[in-house]
Amino acid sequence: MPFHIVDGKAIKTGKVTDVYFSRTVEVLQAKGVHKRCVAEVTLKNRKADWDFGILAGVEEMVELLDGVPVDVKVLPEGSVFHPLEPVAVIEGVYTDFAIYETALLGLLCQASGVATEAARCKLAAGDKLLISFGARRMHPAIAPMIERNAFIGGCDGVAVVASAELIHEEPVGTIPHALVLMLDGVTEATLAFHEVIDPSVHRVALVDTFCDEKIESLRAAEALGESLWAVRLDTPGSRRGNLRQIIEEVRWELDLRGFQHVKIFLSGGISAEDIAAHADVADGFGVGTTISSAKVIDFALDIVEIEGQPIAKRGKWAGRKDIIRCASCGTRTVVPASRLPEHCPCGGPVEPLLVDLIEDGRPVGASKPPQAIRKRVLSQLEELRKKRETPRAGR
Ligand code: PCP
Repeated sequence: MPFHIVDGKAIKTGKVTDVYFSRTVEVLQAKGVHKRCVAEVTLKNRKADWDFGILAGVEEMVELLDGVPVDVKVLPEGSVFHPLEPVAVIEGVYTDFAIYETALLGLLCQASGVATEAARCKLAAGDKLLISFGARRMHPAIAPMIERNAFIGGCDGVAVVASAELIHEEPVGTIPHALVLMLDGVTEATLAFHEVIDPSVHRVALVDTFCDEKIESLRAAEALGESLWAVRLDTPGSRRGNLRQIIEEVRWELDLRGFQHVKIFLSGGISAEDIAAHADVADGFGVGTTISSAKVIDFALDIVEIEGQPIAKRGKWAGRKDIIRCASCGTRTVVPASRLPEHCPCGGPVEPLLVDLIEDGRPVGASKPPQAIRKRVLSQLEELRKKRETPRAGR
């Protein structure tokens, strides 16, 4: 029995489409209606319950639309975007691209949701390590997509081998409870790992299988000494109590015995809020479901112009738009693309943010390696962090 998935060819040939799109094309073709239009990807619900998102999935969108006779402008992959901003603008004969709406939105909505949640976790983690652990909660066919976007959103590493290959990184992992159970203790498991696994791999002991985290941490530290890189606390909910105090106790006991070099890693149902609450006492976080099953960003694709005339359904603003950013005060504004202002009200010069991605079906501009996209995301997050910490005048 094959897996219940489609291959790239089925996606590219428009088979993954809501049937009403293919029926719409059938009707318009029968009626000889081949109007050119402009359609924009923006948030469906403006009252987003967050103040920023990270746009991702753009590289796969290029793959989808390569060869389709459309022009596409986008915010570059890894861009911070805000509610109301059009993240992508598609122009072409509607019947040429209508059937791709389902796949196009699917590629952007899920990837952006994962990248945005990873960014929220990374904002909370600051310079502490953040590793994506969540592939096992999602369909394996999309594990590489999920972890690529967790990485560009800010994760420092990914756990799945196939995901790491996609982004040209080494996979990152510790040890599962199964190893501790199979070898009947954390000391035996940690020593065996140290004996067998390539020395370049960090030695991380999982210290919550049979007994108290501090006892198992000391056992692992006494067994491996300088070779132990970290201990991982995956404390089950039934034993959690005050996780912060458990971490502080483990830290105290390790330091007391000269194991200051051993880092403390947290995992197990970790959220961005948990990271924020423990980033000062923990050295790293393994995050699974929070990132891998992140809420999708509910983008919608809406027609805003037909044959050059502005038109939109109720609730959407008509006319092709662009996003401009002031080079001096940083203010971003959505403006009609036909009326780009020269300057910001503050007097600073403005620059349009949407860039050409596809011209008449041909991809333009080279795609960037995930590491470069991630670096840009991190610098935008730094700007966001500073903005959040700067009290607004008059408040
Ligand atoms: C896995 C791992 C982390 C979990 C997944 C991260 O747990 O140990 O705790 O995913 P989450 O953020 O969704 O919880 P298990 O599979 O229970 O444990 P094991 O390490 O033994 O595989």
